[in-house]
Amino acid sequence: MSELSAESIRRGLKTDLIGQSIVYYSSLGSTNDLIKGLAAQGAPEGTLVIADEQTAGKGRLGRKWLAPPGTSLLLSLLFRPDLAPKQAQRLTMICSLAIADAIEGLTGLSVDLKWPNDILIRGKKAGGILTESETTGGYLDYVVVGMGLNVNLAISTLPELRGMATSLSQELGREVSRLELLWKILEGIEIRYKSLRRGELPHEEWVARLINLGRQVQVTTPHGVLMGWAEGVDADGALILRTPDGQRKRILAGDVTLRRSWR
Ligand code: BT5
Repeated sequence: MSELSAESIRRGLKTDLIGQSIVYYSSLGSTNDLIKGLAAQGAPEGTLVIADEQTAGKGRLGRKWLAPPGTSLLLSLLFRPDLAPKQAQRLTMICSLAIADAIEGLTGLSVDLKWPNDILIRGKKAGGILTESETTGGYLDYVVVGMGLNVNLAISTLPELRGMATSLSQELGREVSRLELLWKILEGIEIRYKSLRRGELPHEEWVARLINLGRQVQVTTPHGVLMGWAEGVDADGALILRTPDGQRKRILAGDVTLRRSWR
């Protein structure tokens, strides 16, 4: 099916900011790590790093992102937004919304989002986002949004993910063009990023797509496990958790995992 390359991506891309600079690798360690190096050397906003294979694909908290070569979309985008460091999660919001729209528009599948960074189809994880930012003197230098999406992936080839993960091909029973999906995603991100720059917040639309609010949840933080009611998410993407003793806690996305808790 669709071969990825800088040329093939450029051919059908209708953007004027996102993906104007494209760096493609057939194999590399991690697109996030590579783009952070480029960012430090002054790469422009909108730079896209994309690969067919990652040998050290990263999830959050030192976890791994798995993807057999050529099966997935594995990409990172560089943003240099005029935002405070605590607002960096807004980039995660616009990218996950653009991914959801692109999948729905291209395939008709219905997509849910799970706080803080999962893309779900029929309750199973089809993609994940890893946002990393660099700050200097209290200002955001840059934000990197890494996106991994299971496109033409037979989950049976990754036994460790069985039962919890899915892919577009698995759901549809046919393969999907990675190029067409990528074009739609990048175009959607550009539209949403321009709105964000005009001051329009993605928060309400993002919250409307989250499936894990208004439920009992279990949050694993570096300091222990918290149980509570997932009340909402604030404009910066922090989860508002009401604990059984009535306290409201604000939990930042970076360092937690979240599970449905069974009463
Ligand atoms: C994430 O982390 O979901 C963020 C994943 C971001 C991956 C992209 S790929 C391009 C860019 N470059 C990188 O190096 N990373 C980004 P987290 O919420 O921590 O979830 C990780 C967990 O998801 C793992 O521990 C597995 O349980 C599971 N997992 C790993 N690979 C998966 C896959 N292909 N599909 C579904 N689940 C997966």
